[in-house]
Amino acid sequence: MRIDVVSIFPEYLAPLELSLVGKARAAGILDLHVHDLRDWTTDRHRTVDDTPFGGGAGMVMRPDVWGTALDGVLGSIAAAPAAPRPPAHLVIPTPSGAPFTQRIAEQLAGEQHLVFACGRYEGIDARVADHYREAGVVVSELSIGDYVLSGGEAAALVVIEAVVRLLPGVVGNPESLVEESHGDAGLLEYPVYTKPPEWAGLAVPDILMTGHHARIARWRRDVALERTVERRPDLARALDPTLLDAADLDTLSVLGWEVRDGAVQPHDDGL
Ligand code: J9Q
Repeated sequence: MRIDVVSIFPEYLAPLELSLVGKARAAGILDLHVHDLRDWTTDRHRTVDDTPFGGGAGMVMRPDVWGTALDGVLGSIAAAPAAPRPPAHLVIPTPSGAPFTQRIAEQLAGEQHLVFACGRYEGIDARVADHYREAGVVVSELSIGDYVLSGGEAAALVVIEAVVRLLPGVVGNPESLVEESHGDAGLLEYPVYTKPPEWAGLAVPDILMTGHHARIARWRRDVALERTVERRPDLARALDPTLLDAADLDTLSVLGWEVRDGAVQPHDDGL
């Protein structure tokens, strides 16, 4: 896979040299290029932004600079300059985007070329996304969560890590990938423990020291259900009732939840 990132803070992307993404690059699985948007400015001050039409706070990134940059990067594969290029997928991190999910990461991992446009200030002139969609480029405006960042760089790092670890050969043990995608689909993970068996006055739960594999699996499932209803009621409601066994239903009932009208919901929901 090739990934290009365009930013006015290219140094912000330095962590892409490290860890799993860095190893994917070293192994030749990922061809990653980071660009400074200001390299495509033509004025003395290397201007990338201007005041918003219609008024309002802050500055908006200019479409002309972004257009020159993206025209270059979307078609820049030096090895075969004139050959037909794999179509690129343009990713624009923005708080107004669709939620980034593992399903989206899986889709992006199937692409040959991703281009990330990292905006700062109040965003990128909306015509940039419109123009590339009209030109036939797949454009994904994505949000990594409902909080305020200063720009798209941190969000691009998140998306790139989630995508690159799905590329064949990047994560050593593919069992961990299988477990994450199918394991207990839709539940939060159970808590994990290692040595020493007692630390800071806290013991590892006795059940994990017994070697009773079936009982351990049941305990882990119960704790996962408990965490999910407490911390992520949205995920609990989205559980597929056909994937719940009788013990799951007992545990949910103790937690004040049940399956009613084919859906997982609190006992007293809507009352
Ligand atoms: C570019 N807040 O926030 C959440 N996901 C993406 C973003 C974001 C932001 C500001 C600029 C992206």
